[in-house]
Amino acid sequence: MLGLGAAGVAVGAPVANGLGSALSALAQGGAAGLVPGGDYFRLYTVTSGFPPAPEHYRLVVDGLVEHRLELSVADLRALPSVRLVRPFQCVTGWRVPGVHWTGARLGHLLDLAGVRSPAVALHLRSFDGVYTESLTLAQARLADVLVAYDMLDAPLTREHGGPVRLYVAPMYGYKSVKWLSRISVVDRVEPGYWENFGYAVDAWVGRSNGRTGAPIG
Ligand SMILES: Nc1nc2c(c(=O)[nH]1)N[C@H]1C(S)=C(S)[C@@H](COP(=O)(O)O)O[C@H]1N2
Ligand SMILES: [Mo]
Repeated sequence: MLGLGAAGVAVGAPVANGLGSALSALAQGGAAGLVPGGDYFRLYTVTSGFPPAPEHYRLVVDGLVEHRLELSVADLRALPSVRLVRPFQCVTGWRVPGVHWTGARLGHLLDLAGVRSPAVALHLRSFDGVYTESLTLAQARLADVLVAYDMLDAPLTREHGGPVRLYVAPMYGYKSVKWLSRISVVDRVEPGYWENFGYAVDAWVGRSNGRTGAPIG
């Protein structure tokens, strides 16, 4: 069974160069993304590649809601936007400081949809068809949990989960679902993809070691 550290890894954009591309990382020898402690993103996917955006992308908000939402990227951009500059930290140890994120607050989407009883959590899906995640409603409503469409001050790239991904600032990177397609309001916490392999459901950076139960991978 593969642990998180053995997930698909590719060389990401070096943040020290701002919008520096994977090209410059490759120019440094191709393994720049694997330097221990280096400020590089590792580009993760649990499928065989990075799924292309559907031609008519829509983010669906459904489940225990008053109004089902289907939002295009333009719809999301028209909502009040929040810009954060925060670190991104994977539970496997790599960390990228000072990443610029822009998006709508997840809590704002929930307000628009209108959450109904007996809702307690969200089940989040990716259009890669495999990756899932969970958040309690209280976690989802935190001010630094975004449905992000810009990263590093440019539209999210396909590799980083474009056109839309989640950014859960206070939690480890595995909560930040890439290629976000659907947010379902549900009546119980359903553990997400990595959580089914033993990673913590409440993935607070610094307050969780990222894992529950026996070591995996
Ligand atoms: N759909 C999807 N989302 C995902 C993942 C993934 O494999 N698939 N990996 C997660 C993990 S473990 C991390 S650390 C971050 C990595 O984000 P990045 O690929 O933009 O660096 O995405 C998270 N979201
Ligand atoms: Mo991660």
